[in-house]
Amino acid sequence: MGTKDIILRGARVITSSSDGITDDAISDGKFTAPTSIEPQTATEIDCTGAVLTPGGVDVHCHIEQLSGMGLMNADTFETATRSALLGGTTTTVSFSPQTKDTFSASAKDYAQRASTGAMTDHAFHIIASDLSAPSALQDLAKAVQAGHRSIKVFTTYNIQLSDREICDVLALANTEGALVCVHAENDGLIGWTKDTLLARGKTEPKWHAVSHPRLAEIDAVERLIRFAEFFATPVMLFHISTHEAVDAIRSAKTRGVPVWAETCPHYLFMRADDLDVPGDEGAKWMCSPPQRTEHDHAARWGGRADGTLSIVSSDHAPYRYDETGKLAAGPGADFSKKANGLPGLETRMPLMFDAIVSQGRLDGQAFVRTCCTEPARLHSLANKGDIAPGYDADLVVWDPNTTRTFGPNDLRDNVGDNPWDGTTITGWPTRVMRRGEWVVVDDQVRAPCGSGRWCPRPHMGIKTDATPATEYTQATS
Ligand code: DUC
Ligand code: ZN
Ligand code: ZN
Repeated sequence: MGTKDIILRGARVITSSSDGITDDAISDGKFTAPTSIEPQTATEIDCTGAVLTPGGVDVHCHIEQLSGMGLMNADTFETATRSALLGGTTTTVSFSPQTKDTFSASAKDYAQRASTGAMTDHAFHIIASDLSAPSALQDLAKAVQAGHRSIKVFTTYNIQLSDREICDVLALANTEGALVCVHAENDGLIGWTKDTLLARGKTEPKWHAVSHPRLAEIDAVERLIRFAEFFATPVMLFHISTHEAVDAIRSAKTRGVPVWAETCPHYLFMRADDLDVPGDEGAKWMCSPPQRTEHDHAARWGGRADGTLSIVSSDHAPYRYDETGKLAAGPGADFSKKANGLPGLETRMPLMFDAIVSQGRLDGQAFVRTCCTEPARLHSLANKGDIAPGYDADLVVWDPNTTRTFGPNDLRDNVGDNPWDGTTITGWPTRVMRRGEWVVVDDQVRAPCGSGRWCPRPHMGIKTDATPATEYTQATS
């Protein structure tokens, strides 16, 4: 490892705007034009037959975070980011949850933990879940000014904000320049359906999917779109699962509402039926919102193809299938007492590479834009997510011919099972570079713990020319 110039020759290089056989040059940890470095002094690597893409940017992962039920994730920054690198992801955005400290103090605490553990470059979304303190909004503004340009709010999960509070966050984001990311599901519909299922003895994991009705997502997404429209404030709708929500987002974007949306591999490839296995085991696939149907898969691919869905993140939420995680409330506990979430940091890029590049579901540039460029741009991660002069030299060397079938426990996180067991993919990262250094070679991590850097986000990356509602302008002028 070092900062010596490097030339990678002869690979198929896919960027956000090009796809073809070319050479790539790296100097001082950045991509540069091959003509600008001295071939005599550079290290040359023959990459004929390989595919090169930017390093993955995963902007939705839970690391060292307590769940709504008070359970700590199975992964530390070390184990989570190790598996991320092995799957070709070099930048992560995880969460700084609200604690009794100020927002900035909590973010500092997370930055400190990441500074000793993380091997990926990283940033944090600030979770706002309690605005009751008189200084809460002022504190939140300070955290944004300190370089945390995204705020996460919930409409459910026992940590939801009221509509009125969400308005305060949107107004603040507008003034300070921050992206508001939302877990959008209607809490009342979920609560009523869950209570009714449990009262009738429908307690197995498969009922979890029923307990999060489609209309809960549709309602919350449609309402958040109206809020984004009122304030003309950029909103990112996390983990979209239903085709109706895709349609609502498409029509909002057509009207010029500053709304963007994410989905995840488990909503593209898994179904609600996957939870229908005997006993507790379906808990391994429990997440919120739940997986849906093949019809929803098709709508999401259509949504990705036409830009309605901008990004695919993992929503890595790691819980072991034992008493520390999924079975913390004991074997046979009802679905509402089981932690939600699947591991995904290591599998997101390979699953998407297989679907888009190997199987040709979209063009290669769509893979890069979905998994690298757009996540970075929308989350204000400067110089991340593409291969172009001046960008950080984060890249993945793929062997496009390796075919691999996932096994029951072959991920390098700390979960102990792979929810993609039995899934066969083609294409695997053989080498990964982060800022010009090889951090994965032959499926082995070489990066020291804590070698990932915090990515300050001094400015908001999205520019919107949306105009707010007349009443907003009247009220604020
Ligand atoms: N859903 C989330 O929104 N986050 C963590 C895990 C989950 O299932
Ligand atoms: Zn969520
Ligand atoms: Zn999540």
